[in-house]
Amino acid sequence: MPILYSLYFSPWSLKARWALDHHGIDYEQREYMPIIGEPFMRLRLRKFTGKITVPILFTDGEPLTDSFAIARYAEQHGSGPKLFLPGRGRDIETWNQRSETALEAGRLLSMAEVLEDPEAILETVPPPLNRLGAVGLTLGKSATRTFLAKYQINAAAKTSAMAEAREVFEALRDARQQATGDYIYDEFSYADICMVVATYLCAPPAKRYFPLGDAGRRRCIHPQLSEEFGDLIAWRDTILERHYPPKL
Ligand SMILES: N[C@@H](CCC(=O)N[C@@H](CS)C(=O)NCC(=O)O)C(=O)O
Repeated sequence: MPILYSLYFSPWSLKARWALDHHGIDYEQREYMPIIGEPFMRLRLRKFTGKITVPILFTDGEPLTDSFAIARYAEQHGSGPKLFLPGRGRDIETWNQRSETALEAGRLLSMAEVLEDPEAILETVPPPLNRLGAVGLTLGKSATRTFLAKYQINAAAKTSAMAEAREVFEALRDARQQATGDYIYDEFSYADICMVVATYLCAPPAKRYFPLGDAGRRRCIHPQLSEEFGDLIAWRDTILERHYPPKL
């Protein structure tokens, strides 16, 4: 059975799980532990340089190390309605790219000043370490610094991240205005999944869709974006209500 390493609170992991579940793929889910789990993952992937990120799906073939590759695998090996609509492959790839841009911008906006927020840092420390008081916080800060360096996150880049997120959401608004129904294309597709999830780190949905702790969640709320793109947030909530979790 395929094994999926993912992070329960990560939108990238959610994209992969949504596609796998939509297609009824049976897989074993394992929670990845950032930083601490990295050496094991490097060994398992035989990848000794470059970034390690999840989701990662181990199958009988080559490991799949990107949510988009996992979604394609689900399409090929699973059942249920297609998510990659015929003739829309290239367009869906573009939506996935936009989703990556918005998620990376959202990660930067929500994490840029996280070192000043001990409560949010402690939420990232796994038990039992998070019960060690000052020691837990020091470990959390050190892991957070490594994470910030890995993704080059700093407060100076906030303005450009905000502009990048806006550009993506404007493209989605244009597509919504041209659409005749509730979806980006005629039917529900991976483009919708990408763009629903793209909003998570800029304007998080209800907790049942995004199980982040209260402090982490607070850091993802950017009122400028949720006010400016309220129409898209409402659209996102409609699609979630209808399609998540997927009804098999
Ligand atoms: N393009 C990749 C991006 C995945 C990604 O950025 N994952 C982050 C989510 S925060 C991750 O694994 N973080 C844990 C770490 O860097 O240790 C995909 O779509 O799978």
